[in-house]
Amino acid sequence: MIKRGALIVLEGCDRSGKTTLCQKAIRWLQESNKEAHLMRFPDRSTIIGSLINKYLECSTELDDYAIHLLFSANRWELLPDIKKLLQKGTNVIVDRYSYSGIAFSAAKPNMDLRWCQQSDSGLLKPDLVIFLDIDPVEAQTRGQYGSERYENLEMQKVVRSNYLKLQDESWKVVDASRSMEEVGRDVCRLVQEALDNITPDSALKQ
Ligand code: DGP
Ligand code: NA
Ligand code: NA
Repeated sequence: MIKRGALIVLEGCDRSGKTTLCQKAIRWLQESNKEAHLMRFPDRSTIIGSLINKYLECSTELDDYAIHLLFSANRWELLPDIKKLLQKGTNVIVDRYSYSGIAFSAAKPNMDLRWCQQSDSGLLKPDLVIFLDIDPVEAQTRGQYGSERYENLEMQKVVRSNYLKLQDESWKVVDASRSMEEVGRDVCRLVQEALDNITPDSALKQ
């Protein structure tokens, strides 16, 4: 029986180093001769993703609830791909997942965290969530935020406090204020542990 792949998610506020660390983790897995595939959410390449992209670039306005459901739909539309990869033994590293969906949407004053969780219920549960934790004030010293929606200090502070409410047994909080080398070492070690914890009879988690 072939061992399924591990589903590993990296989460964090904007400028936490997440994207660079996802690439580090993938490279490290591939160099260790492990099958690995990188995905990111939102995936802007689909039709739903193109609407999300317009919203993030502020070239279109959408109701808060409507855009929340589009972000969620973007994860649902790619779920079959993720399942296929995992089932054939490929490890999948994901740059943002449902936790972003909840933490960002619920940072809007009119939106309730519990309500925001509902639309992602039933997606696969990750084997490991690495939360790259950095104080948004410190993150901002790494360079100006871009011009996309949500890239401002007030929003990021609320997003971080929402993230911390979402921690469960699959989470590992990593201090992302350290150098990329140090953080990268921790990330690769956690990824290795997650792979070691998968056995030939590990089922996908819902
Ligand atoms: P990125 O491409 O990783 O920079 O993400 C784009 C932005 O969208 C970032 O500020 C985080 C935010 N985001 C990611 N996923 C979701 C989601 O599901 N819902 C909401 N509201 N925002 C999200
Ligand atoms: Na961003
Ligand atoms: Na809220």
